[in-house]
Amino acid sequence: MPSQQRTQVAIIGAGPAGLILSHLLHLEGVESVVLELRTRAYIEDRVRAGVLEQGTVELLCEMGVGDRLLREGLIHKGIHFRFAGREHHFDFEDLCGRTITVYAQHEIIKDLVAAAPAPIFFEAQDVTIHDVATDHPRVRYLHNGEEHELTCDFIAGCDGFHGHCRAAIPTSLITEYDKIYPFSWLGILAHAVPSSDELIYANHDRGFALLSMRSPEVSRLYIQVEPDEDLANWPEDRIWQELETRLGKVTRGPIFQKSIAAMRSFVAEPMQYGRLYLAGDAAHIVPATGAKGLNLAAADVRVLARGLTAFYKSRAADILDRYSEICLRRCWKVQHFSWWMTHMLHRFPANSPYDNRRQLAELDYVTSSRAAATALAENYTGLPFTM
Ligand code: FAS
Ligand code: PHB
Repeated sequence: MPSQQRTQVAIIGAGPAGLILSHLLHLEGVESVVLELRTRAYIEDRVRAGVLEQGTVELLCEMGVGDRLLREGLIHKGIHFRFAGREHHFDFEDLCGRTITVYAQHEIIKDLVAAAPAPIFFEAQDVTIHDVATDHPRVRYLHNGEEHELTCDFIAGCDGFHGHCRAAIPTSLITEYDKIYPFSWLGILAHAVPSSDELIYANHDRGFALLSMRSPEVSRLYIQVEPDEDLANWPEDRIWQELETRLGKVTRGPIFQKSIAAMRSFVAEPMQYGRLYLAGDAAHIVPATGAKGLNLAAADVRVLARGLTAFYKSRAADILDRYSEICLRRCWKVQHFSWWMTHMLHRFPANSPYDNRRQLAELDYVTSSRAAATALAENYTGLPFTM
């Protein structure tokens, strides 16, 4: 017989979505339990995103977990585009009065886990969810070899793209929109002083490249590679040569992490079914070109926390009823922006010489028209949070 537990909101997954949700609920007096498949060390070391919208920074500060972010995060007032051998600057502060902050996703995870107000069960195995179409959903899982059953009022599926929660929505009721790009990103972390004070996005004949960073001593760099590229084909020297070719001068240093990430756009509709609510990568994926993944996850759980709080405070269900509609409105705008950035900055194998010339004209327009640059700045720094 599994040991019985009870909570108000069962949260599956301790990524940015799950941990931010648990914290926001606690601030409103709503109980939750977080179940995470991996160990604490694993999620605190997992290298992922690095750019925060101004709204995400403000949210983390309002939640009281922004001290280290404000101390160690790098505030950037713009980004650079590089194409046809020349660089162009987007001055976000001038264009839309907002900034971005460079602070690694796994540092945010460390801050959130350290400040976690609700229990997090790491290494929760075989998590299964039940009765989500009733008012008393249940979650079963194994922990330290023991079977547990958690009864709750709501389940938040924050278990990422490869998680199981999305599969709990009957296939007859869910629509999945999917687009896979014909390239991947080879990403590195290096003990190398970043050779630019702000990010550089490069469109080059040989493909896309991105210069980003994690600190004044650590560079984060990406190059566009074949979709099924093998890391073994990329010794350090070849990586640096390719980066220098596409980005111009970059400071070299010892590479201490390298990985390949696929590029995909994905949306599942609806994002809710009964008492199950999906948030973050469990419901949608964007190509990293727009630096939106983590920020969109934070926006989803902001809506969900408001809906759940209203339910517990006054049994008001209107926000929960419209959760999917509210989140998908923002999600599709972010999907468009991420698709647009990806199309503007990568070399598509199927592109004709005409397509490549047209692409350069689009880059010329967006970097020379104040109207177009403002649209990019507004999207990149983060669209206002609306309900
Ligand atoms: P997450 O995937 O972060 O978290 C889901 C959590 O659920 C994980 O901890 C997982 O272990 C857990 N889980 C899964 N199945 C479970 C189960 N059955 N039971 C319990 N727990 C379970 N975005 C950018 O903006 N810039 C980037 O450079 C960038 N790089 C990325 C690189 C990679 C390889 C990936 C996958 C994503 C990257 N992203 C990037 C996007 C990324 O930031 C995501 O959008 C963000 O992590 C989404 O957060 P969550 O929705 O919380 O999902
Ligand atoms: C990163 O710093 O990891 C990063 C920055 C911008 C992107 C994607 C990733 O568009």
